[in-house]
Amino acid sequence: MHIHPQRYKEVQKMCPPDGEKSLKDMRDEMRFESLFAERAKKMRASEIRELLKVTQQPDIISFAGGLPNPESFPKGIISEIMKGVLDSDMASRALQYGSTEGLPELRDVILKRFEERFGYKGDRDNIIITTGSQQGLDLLGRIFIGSRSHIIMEAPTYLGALNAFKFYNPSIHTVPLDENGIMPSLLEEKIKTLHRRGETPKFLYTVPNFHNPAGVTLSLERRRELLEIASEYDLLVVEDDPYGELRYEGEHLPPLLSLDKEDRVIYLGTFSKVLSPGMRLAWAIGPKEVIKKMVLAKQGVDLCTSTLSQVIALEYLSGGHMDKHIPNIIELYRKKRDLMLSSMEESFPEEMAWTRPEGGMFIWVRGPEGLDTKELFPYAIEKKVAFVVGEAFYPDRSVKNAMRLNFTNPSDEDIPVGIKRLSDVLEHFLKERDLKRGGEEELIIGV
Ligand code: PMP
Ligand code: G9A
Repeated sequence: MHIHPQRYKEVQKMCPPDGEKSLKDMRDEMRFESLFAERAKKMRASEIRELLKVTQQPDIISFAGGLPNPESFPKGIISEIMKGVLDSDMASRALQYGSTEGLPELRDVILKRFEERFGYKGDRDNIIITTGSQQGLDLLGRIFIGSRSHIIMEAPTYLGALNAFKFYNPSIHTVPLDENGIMPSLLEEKIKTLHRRGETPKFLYTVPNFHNPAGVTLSLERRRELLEIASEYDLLVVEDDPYGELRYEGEHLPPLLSLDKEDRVIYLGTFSKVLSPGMRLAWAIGPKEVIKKMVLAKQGVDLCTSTLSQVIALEYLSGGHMDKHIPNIIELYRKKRDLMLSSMEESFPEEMAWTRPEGGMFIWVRGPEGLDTKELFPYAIEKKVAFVVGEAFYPDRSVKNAMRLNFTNPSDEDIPVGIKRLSDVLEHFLKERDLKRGGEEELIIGV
């Protein structure tokens, strides 16, 4: 497989995160370097956010960004609601500042939906509306993480959480996943090791449903086990659940929040994947003391979440539109998942293995030892197909032979074409480097 060296350089520049810098970039960087705070100096661009720039080129088929499909946006209803709101006496409220906690009525309908679906009982002081769950993650970092703090995350984990938490400079410890989610025995071992060193983790961060990036779901049995361990070691759990509603087969599982009897779970939910990420609207439910602190932290960040978005979401939810529309999204995405899985089955080299998600937006792919997907990436871009390099999802970047594929954003037509392109690139790459799978024991997920 060959790309002309000059062309390779050009393509590599498009590859996040460490494309070559121009002299001007470096000069500009030095100009402000002495002024930036230490924590700002350590900030790195998110590989996914950087990739979005590359993959917006129209001829590239992107399986990279975790974007919803625009077809899933209920444009007509939003337009009607918006017009109705602006023509009514709600208009002044929708265009005014709101409380930092969020619109009380919106908090009520979210809680009511949670109670109906999972039996969770909480009141308005248990919930805060945030500007995306991404803000929820940052607020948790602000209130819990100091520079000598320890936190536990999954390996692999959501890149946006990793970046949000890293800003506060914690020591990050990881626990691997398998096809049933985080492995409880290894979690317990990790906590014990930390305790022996006199260290107490601030929290465990987990994505139990249709994991980003791994696509796996924490089984019911493990949910219970995890909470038993959390109880035994007095551990807080951050449950990040943007994909829970997007289940394409099987039964919905109760969130940790509703199984917990000890007020030790902080649940993050979002409208991004079931309504629109552009509205930047999400929520956190948890112990009152934690929510109170999140409110204080948020006051210094953005005062309040967009009231316009909140009023629209309130009308959308209370008018029953959400429950009516989610099945349409599920149907749209189930087909895309199946298309991607069957295309992979058809053409991916036999050395590759991958997860089969029951919902959500991602498939996790693992190749043989020796495959470095970061090296592969420029070749894929040359063939006009993109993915996210797996090492980005590990705090220590230790796993080199994995990649994440998104199946919700590409069109039905592009999925088989993009998968065939990726298969060809992989086929050539593996053959050229004489890479073979070691055996059945190789992990698809985990470390
Ligand atoms: N958590 C996870 C696991 C995610 O995948 C995402 C978005 N891809 C977010 C949080 C952030 O979502 P938002 O800020 O749009 O609510
Ligand atoms: O950064 C974004 O646009 C959200 C997507 C997250 C992801 O791809 O995991």
